[in-house]
Amino acid sequence: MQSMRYVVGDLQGCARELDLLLKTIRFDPARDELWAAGDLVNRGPDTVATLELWRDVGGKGVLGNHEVYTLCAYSGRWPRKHDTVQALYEHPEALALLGLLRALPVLAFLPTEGDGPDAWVVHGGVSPLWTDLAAEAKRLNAGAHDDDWLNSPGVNFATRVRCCDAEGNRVKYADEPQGCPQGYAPWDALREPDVLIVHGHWARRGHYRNDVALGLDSGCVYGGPLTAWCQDEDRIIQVRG
Ligand SMILES: [Mn+2]
Repeated sequence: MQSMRYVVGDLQGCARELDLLLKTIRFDPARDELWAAGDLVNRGPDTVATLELWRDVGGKGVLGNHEVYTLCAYSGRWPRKHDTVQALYEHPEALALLGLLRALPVLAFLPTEGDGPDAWVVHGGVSPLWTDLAAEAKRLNAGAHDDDWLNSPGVNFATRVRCCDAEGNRVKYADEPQGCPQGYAPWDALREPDVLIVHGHWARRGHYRNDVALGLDSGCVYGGPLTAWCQDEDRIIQVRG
């Protein structure tokens, strides 16, 4: 069988749905590749089992805002809020599991020889000012260390944006895309179609695809389906827990 690369939307500790997805697609770690579009952790019921399952199948991924929170709250750089990561913090392998999150890139290029398009993957989105994504990726990924994240406008943008303006200023907003505050638009609406950008982070928008972007966060942790994209066959798989 041909090897397949999958990108899965926000897991947020939904280990049961991840397990169901892997079974549904008959995922073979020796042959296939799993990418998480960020926010593997927190909010949901089982962050540790999610991370272990993802790790055990050789999972890759990009940094989400909940990874940044989980790492920075652990190290005391961010005040602890209501979260569901205590079991991770207390786990005997906590440092190793957190280390996997700390090593995640912010923006990654996924070239393919399959039938689908090449793609970039990022948790939130990319700025209209970022015309050379390879250069941005080099810059963002080199700076990916939790000492620096909270002070990095680029990392904050890539992991948090939903609506922004043409100058790349973000606005705090989490509702449907058509309701972006005046003067702001969904980040993908401010970019010309180029290489497909695959992202998560926008549960209220759900799964969508246009000429610029493919959204994979369908709110699994809120009772929606878990959505994955098979790049090599250019198709969407959804499972419900
Ligand atoms: Mn997020």
